[in-house]
Amino acid sequence: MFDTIVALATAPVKSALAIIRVSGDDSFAVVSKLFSRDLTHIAKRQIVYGKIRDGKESIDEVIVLVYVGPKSFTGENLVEIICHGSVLIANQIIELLIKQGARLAVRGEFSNRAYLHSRIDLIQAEAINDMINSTSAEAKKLSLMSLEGKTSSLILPLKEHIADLVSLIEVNIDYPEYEDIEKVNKEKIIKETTALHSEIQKLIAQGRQGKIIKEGLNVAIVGKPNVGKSSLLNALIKEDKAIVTSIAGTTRDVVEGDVNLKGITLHLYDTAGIRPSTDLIESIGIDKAKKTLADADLVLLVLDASRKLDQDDQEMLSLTEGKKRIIVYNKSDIVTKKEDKKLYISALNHDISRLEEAIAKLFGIEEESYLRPSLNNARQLGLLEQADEALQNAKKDAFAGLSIDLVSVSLLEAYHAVLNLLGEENQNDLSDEIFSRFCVGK
Ligand SMILES: Nc1nc2c(ncn2[C@@H]2O[C@H](COP(=O)(O)OP(=O)(O)OP(=O)(O)O)[C@@H](O)[C@H]2O)c(=O)[nH]1
Ligand SMILES: [Mg+2]
Repeated sequence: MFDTIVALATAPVKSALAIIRVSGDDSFAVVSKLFSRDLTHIAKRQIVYGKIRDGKESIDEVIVLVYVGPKSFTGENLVEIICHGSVLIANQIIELLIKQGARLAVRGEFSNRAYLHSRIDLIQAEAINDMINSTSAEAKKLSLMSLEGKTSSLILPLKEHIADLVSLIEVNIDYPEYEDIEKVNKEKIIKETTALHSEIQKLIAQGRQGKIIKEGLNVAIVGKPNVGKSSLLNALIKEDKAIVTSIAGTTRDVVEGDVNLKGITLHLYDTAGIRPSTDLIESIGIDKAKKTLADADLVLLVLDASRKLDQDDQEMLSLTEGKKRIIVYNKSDIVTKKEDKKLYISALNHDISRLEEAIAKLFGIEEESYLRPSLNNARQLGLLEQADEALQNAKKDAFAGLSIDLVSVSLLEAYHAVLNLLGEENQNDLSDEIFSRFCVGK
């Protein structure tokens, strides 16, 4: 029995119309108590016009969309009341519904109901939230693909592959007398887990790419003072945002700016020039610069191409060594001799296209990848890693000559991590899987 939940589905602001959603086994009866028409006998999806009333008092003229479960978003009886878009009216109707036995839904509860009634899997539920929160057209496209089930179907071959192997092992253990079943040995397990490892690695790589499309990249612009960091920020965002002067030590605070590069959002952070300093304010700025550098997904290390590298530049080279970085030689407009391998730009002249191309290349950003579904949030990537680790353990155990029932412990762990991805963990019994594959025990 699912109780009746109610919530405003549109934003609580003045607008032409507002939508109130009501879902649950009794939702038709609850709405009928304040609606001028009886919805309890409706047998298929319908649009009904009528009045919402509080006793004798008329509250609003509304259109009611009636969805009969399980053919509804939540999978249960669902009503959408379209009323006039005054916050007062919407709240009044919600209060009346609560009086008649409905309960205010908690965040995400309608999607949760859809999940509980198997209308959507966990990945699709996450996609609904992602879609609402997406800040770029590309991120929205990606979420929509997940909502349509394209991301979930990415996992199905993996799930099948692991289940095949586990089932085969279980049958080998439980029914050793069966002759028409393939015998599992060490070589078979090593071969299959190696193949599974590369399948998962491919999914992880796609997921990381998807994460970048969805969330963007944090890019720190660093270097010693006066090399043109702030000029580069301004050139990238095409706006005079950061102060630029010829005085070394101009920037103190971190200056932020966003720019879209081939559909990917770059969150740029211009920082104070890093050098030894005894000035209190400058030192605080330098500490902030170092922190920004440490947190960045990508570091743009700016060097002044018109001057010889000095001790401060060397320090910057070693400070950024462990990070994903691009070394840019700025002020190319006043340099005559250039070296082939170096990336030259002129922030002053907005001549930075080579840098933009280098960033896109480094992260494999190409238009086609926006159209590829992927498992890209922390939960999904974490479970993929977990499955991979378990498979690696199974492979190690097989290699060490452990018996197949011991190897299957790790394989089962991998299988459950994959089920968890879809949120099927509690709904899927492996024995069903096994018996659906073999006619054992018929
Ligand atoms: N010729 C030339 N000058 C540039 C270029 N980029 C920056 N400059 C000049 O270099 C000086 C310093 O530029 P900024 O952008 O303030 O340098 P910064 O690295 O942010 O300096 P701090 O904030 O002090 O660390 C200014 O006089 C700029 O006009 C360039 O591409 N070519
Ligand atoms: Mg600056």
